[in-house]
Amino acid sequence: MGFLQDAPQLAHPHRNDRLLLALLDRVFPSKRRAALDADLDALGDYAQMAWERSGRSTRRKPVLTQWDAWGRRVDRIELTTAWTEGPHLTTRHAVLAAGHENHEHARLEEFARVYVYHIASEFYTCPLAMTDGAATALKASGNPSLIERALPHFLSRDPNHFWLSGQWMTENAGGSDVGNTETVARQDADGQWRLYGRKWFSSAVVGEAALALARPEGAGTGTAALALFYVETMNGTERKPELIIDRLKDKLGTHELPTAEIHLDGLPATPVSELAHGVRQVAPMLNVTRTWNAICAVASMARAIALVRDYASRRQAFGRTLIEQPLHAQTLADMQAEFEGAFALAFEVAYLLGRVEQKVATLQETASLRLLTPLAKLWTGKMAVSLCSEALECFGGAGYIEDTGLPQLLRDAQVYAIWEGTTNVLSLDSLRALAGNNSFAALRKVITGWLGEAHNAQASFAIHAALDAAATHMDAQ
Ligand code: MFK
Ligand code: FAD
Repeated sequence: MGFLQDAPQLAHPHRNDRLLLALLDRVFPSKRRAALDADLDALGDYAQMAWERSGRSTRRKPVLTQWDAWGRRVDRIELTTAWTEGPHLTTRHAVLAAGHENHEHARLEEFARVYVYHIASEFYTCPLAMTDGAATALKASGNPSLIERALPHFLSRDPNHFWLSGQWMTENAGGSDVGNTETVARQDADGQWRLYGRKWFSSAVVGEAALALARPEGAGTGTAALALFYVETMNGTERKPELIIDRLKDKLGTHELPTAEIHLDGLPATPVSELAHGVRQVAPMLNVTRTWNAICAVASMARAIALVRDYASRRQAFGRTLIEQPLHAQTLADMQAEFEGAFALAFEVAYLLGRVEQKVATLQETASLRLLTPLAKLWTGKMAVSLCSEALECFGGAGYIEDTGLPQLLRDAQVYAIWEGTTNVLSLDSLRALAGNNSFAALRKVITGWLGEAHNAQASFAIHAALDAAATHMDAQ
């Protein structure tokens, strides 16, 4: 046997992540660190185990069985291993619960966990994000009975008590433009609301609950006439018969995530608030899931760079390791610079979200959060795709070979730019934020504050010039 190349090894995603450790050291008082570090260590251990396991496992996709042997409709979904482990792992390490504690760093504590866990989760983080978003939207609604009913499940630290929530918005006629929603809500003679219609993408179909947009029968057309409903999907251990899973999507990536097309045939539902302005009511959920998207996009970049860096010290070409080849080292440095910018932006949003929710934020921070959330989502989504593509090239031909586990990074990254609002739709949302609440002035103050600490005069000058140009442009609007 001739030369055999060693596979890339994954460094511990918590203990070896310089950026994460620097952030935690900067922000957290030491008395908060012990519990957080223990959870991050455990999630990092899990991530290393999962990377090693992925080289041996071939099972990548969930399987839907619609009928049992005797012709009964069962719509049973068998999940991949990481998905079956998800509820125990994430409740034990309080991934969601940490984000809803009452202190201003709660969201940072949550998103540090998400960042370390995401890739190993096989996109179990997708329904976790939606569950977090549902909890946030229900809190914002102030609906006491739904809060009392659902939040103890969504934020549970007990896997037997834990529920996942979906986010049922997209339909055939309305993904970006949800104002085209065709699902109808009708009230029974006994006052029970029921939903009838088809939801075209449902990524948490194995969940126990969902927030769904629907048009109350007789309401007008357009977005403002939509209402937001809370639904539960299970009767004990059986899925409710009014929820029919038509099929699982065959996707470019996120293969382990069961994304389904579903029919609602009279599924019982409860209005979250008034029977209109459902998009306004679901907006807190959107802003939370967009933050998850940014953090998870950054986690994909971190994983790609960690593997590339390790490989560069193992692989030899032209008489030395790749990392000793100046041009390869430059490529890695460029990737690292982009990643560090993306990391800073995504975690700034998490930090601001925590401060706003705990009511300790300044007006300027509140306005910045509204603007930075769509910007962070759209920018990190695009960047994850280009960085993962570059990472594959850093492995040469091996980056193109499925059972190295590397191509999956690129396939999965493509989703960040599409779901939770495409890049252009979020660009328009950023403009809405700019127009709405003076957030450009607020952001300018934040950026000017950062520049005060910067040492690169040339970069600082360029950014000031860009801010001036943007301000002139906005004044002219
Ligand atoms: C692993 C990573 C984790 C990530 C998990 C992701 C799982 C995937 C799940 C999904 O993809 S779920 C589906 C996500 N769908 C979208 O994100 C829809 C994209 N389309 C938009 O974002 C549109 O801008 C939107 C539908 C929200 C609005 O379009 P419209 O129909 O033109 O409505 P309009 O009038 O602009 O907004 C209605 C109200 O919502 C307004 O308030 P008012 O009623 O008071 O006037 C808006 O100000 C408010 N609003 C909209 N976006 C907001 C918002 N408020 C706060 N924040 C926002 N982002
Ligand atoms: P369209 O809205 O038809 O967009 C097509 C193109 O038009 C895009 O490039 C878009 O940027 C552009 N465009 C649209 N409007 C404008 C405009 N005003 N100006 C400029 N360009 C515009 N949805 C859920 O509700 N729940 C889920 O659980 C869920 N899971 C998903 C899982 C996966 C894997 C994927 C891929 C999607 C999922 N989605 C889910 C759906 C997702 O949110 C939508 O696909 C997305 O919002 C885009 O909607 P659309 O597919 O209808 O595209």
